[in-house]
Amino acid sequence: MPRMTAADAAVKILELEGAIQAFGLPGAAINPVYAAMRRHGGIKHTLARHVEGASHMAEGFTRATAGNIGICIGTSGPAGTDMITGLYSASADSIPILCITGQAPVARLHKEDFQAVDITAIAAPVTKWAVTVLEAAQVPGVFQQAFHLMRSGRPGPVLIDLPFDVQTTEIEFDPDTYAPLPIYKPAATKAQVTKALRMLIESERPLIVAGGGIINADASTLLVELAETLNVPVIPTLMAWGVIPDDHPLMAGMVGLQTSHRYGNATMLESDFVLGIGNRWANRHTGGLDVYRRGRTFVHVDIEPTQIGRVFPPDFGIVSDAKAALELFVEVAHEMVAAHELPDYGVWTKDCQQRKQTLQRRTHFDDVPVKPQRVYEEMNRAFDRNTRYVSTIGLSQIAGAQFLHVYAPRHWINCGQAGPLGWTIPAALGVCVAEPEATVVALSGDYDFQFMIEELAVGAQFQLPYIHVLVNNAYLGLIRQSQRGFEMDYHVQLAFDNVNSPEMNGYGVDHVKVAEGLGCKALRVLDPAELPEAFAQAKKLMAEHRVPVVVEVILERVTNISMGVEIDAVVEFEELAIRGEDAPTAVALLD
Ligand SMILES: Cc1ncc(C[n+]2csc(CCOP(=O)(O)OP(=O)(O)O)c2C)c(N)n1
Ligand SMILES: [Mg+2]
Repeated sequence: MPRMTAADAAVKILELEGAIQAFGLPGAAINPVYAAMRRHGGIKHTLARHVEGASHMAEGFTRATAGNIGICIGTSGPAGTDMITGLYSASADSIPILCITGQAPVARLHKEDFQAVDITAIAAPVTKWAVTVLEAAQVPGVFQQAFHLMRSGRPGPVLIDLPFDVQTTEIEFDPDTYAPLPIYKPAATKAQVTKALRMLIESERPLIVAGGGIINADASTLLVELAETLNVPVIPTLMAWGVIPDDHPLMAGMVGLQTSHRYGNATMLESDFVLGIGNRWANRHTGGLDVYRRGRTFVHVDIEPTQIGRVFPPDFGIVSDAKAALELFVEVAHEMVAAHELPDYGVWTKDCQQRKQTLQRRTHFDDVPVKPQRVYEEMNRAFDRNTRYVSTIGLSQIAGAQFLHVYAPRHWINCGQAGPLGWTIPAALGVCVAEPEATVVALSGDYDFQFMIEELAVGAQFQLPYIHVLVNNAYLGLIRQSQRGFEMDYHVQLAFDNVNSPEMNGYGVDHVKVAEGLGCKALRVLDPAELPEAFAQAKKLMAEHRVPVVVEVILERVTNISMGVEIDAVVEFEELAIRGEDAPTAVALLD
């Protein structure tokens, strides 16, 4: 049998499992793995500037393409703790990433060695499995099990912690006979799916709530086929936005307290039946459960048995992978069509479309400083249907979700549950690595942008071109808005007079200078009329220089964005669009 170091065996398994894209940075305790990667030669590696950045890059890489598993690597101690936020974000959104950390030698683990921290204990709640390997001979089995776990059931991240001496110990490992373990994915039965559809056809105003599990299962086409076969409208969750194109007649809008459409919430409130597939009834989607559930029957399909009934007891639950379930749903729906059993939902779907036409928020404002709504209107014009958006949190992300358009799965790459500031730049870089031909457009507020701004240098160094729209209100805008409830505006201001950049007019950080200093290109926009030209220029700069291009838009300082505490009580701050010209890039024409 071939003999090699455990680190060489681990790296070989990455190749055999098809996970050959790593993001990370070396340190003494992980150098044997880096030496093994160098010897192997087939693992691509992007050197991050911050270890947390590496973990979000791995997430972006996984989220961008079906089947991808991004790897993030760091040394012992603080590198592992830095990646905890990425593990949290990945586990919360059911995203598989493999985190590999170095560790002090086995015999020194309990001696409070330099940078020896019990990372598995720290990572346990935010991973499917976190393990410190104490026996070198277990390394192949641990990596094999890690891939099995990441891909089975509800996907999620795994952390493998490798003590220095474990990495360097020689073991027997035969790569030629290595085989990945079978993946476990529960599947619905025909009886279950038939029962669910029988419940649906008894209803008058049914909806499908499509969740991120459908994207994870790569089953968007089946979801659209099901909706079209039944003629039932679809509400994508934020994690599933793009599962059905925004301009599809059966795309009924998003529901929720913040990242939602007026017509989506109105349609949900009118419905009497909801079939949830691969979703988790997130609280910012449902709001209060009394309002969300009132008068409706619920069926919930999820791959993870313990998700059924976690938030509220559905009327019927099915444990299934979304793709396996949708295959059967489509089959049974076609049988029902053939047997003339389906009700005609034509009037209901027309009502939903009517709401989509009439409940559009206004986007067209000419104000200087720019109102954010106008930025999204111009982005809709400037960026085509193939654009992949990346965003995280803040008023920027919320308004982006209200006004942008998404037309395909994995074209809205968003950190749904954890929402860590700073996620956007590294995640966008991970998307660029995964999809080098794609047009990637990231969206950040000024604070999110500043959190991991150093990662822009990674984009410059590794030639990862994308456009970063930075909407600058010199405020922690979302928190400023939520502090209205406390009648305060306390430590949410980011404005100051920048002694080096008087042209910032009190907006503080000069993002253009910082971005340029990090090797990127950057433009600043003050007047909304300049936006089309700025986006055109950004595309040119990106093509010419192959680096990230930042388009900073100086916004009005205070804009309140629609949100509320119940889906029937979302507060609107601007009037409804009345004529087409009020919302000229809305998907449904008003005139
Ligand atoms: C690590 C972390 N700390 C705090 C928060 C809470 N938080 C959410 S949004 C936000 C302000 C965001 O400001 P900015 O990025 O400028 O976006 P804006 O709301 O102004 O558009 C804060 C502090 C968070 N999401 N993540
Ligand atoms: Mg801001």
